[in-house]
Amino acid sequence: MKDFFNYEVIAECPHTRARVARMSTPHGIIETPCFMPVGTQATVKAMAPFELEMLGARIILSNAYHLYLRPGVDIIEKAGGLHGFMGWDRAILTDSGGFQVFSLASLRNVSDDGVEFQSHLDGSRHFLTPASVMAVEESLGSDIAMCFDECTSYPISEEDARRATLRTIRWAMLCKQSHSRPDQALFGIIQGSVFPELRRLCGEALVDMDFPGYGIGGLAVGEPKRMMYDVLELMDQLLPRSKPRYLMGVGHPLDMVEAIALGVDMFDCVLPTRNARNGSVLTSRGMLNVRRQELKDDLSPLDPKCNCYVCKNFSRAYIRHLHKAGEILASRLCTWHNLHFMLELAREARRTIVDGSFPRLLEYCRKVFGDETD
Ligand code: PRF
Ligand code: ZN
Repeated sequence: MKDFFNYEVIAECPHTRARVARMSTPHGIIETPCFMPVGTQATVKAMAPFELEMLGARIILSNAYHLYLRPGVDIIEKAGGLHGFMGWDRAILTDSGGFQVFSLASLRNVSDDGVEFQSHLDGSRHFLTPASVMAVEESLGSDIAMCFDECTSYPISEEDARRATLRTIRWAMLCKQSHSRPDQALFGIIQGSVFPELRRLCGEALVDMDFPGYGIGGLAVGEPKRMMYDVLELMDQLLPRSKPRYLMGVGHPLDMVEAIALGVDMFDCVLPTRNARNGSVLTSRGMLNVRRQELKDDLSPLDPKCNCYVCKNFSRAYIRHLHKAGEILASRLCTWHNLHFMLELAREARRTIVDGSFPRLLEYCRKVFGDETD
């Protein structure tokens, strides 16, 4: 494993807990903090892999739950794994389904052994266990696999959260025992909802198991922002600084930068790509919806401060027209711009952590995006 996966901190912010690191995987080196575009169905919606490369994405996220249900792992394995199947040569992280099975599937029956559920696609019955999820992720051949966990919703009683946390700890141990691919790094996932005692319990147990990296799960599920930041502060105290931390499912620009300040390295979120398809774009002055009437005669770019291909070549009025006319290019251009925005924000974070001006980036994001969250 040590030869295939490595994480090395190369700079620390003198003012916050933020750091810049170099993470090596079998499919290339990723500088962190990083944003991972979401490719749930083995595609980042509306973008071809060569376009993601042009945008500078080094790692994308995909999903064991979805790919196991459709098209099934056999065909993906035959294609040489997920990299070969989807034509993407850079790094891939796969989520285990610990979130999807609890948010999408129906008729769930959770026991200490695993989860029985009905597919949200065709109602077929399945039983996933820590060992079977490891087999799926190994067949997919991702560079980083996530443990099978039980993601809790919010609000939740401490008693229910404790049950899910203890199960997540047990499953992490079982995942580690059955995981065998030396060229795939297995990350543990810390649960515990908003309860410090449970977070500590789970964090300490998983640190003892010595994973090469840690997902922080069960956050951004509806809890107040302050609670999420409190949990992240606790995680920073608990987790070794020598290993990567991944805040799962978080990627609002402000949340990302706040979490970077608290020592988080990796992020993923469907919002930049999903919002793009609804015509909602991220700009240096906040969110903008291209459907707005005032943009009808606006020949300026989506974001005058943006250097992306879309902002260099197309106007708001044109993209508004495409969107209104139901043209698929509207989705593609807005997705391109939004992914550029998130990848550029992560690059800015890395640059400013190194040169000492990261707190200014944080202040700027609070000013521009502060009233959009919560
Ligand atoms: N667990 C897993 N995937 C996730 C989450 C989790 O808790 C979240 C929570 N925000 C997003 N994706 N396995
Ligand atoms: Zn742009």
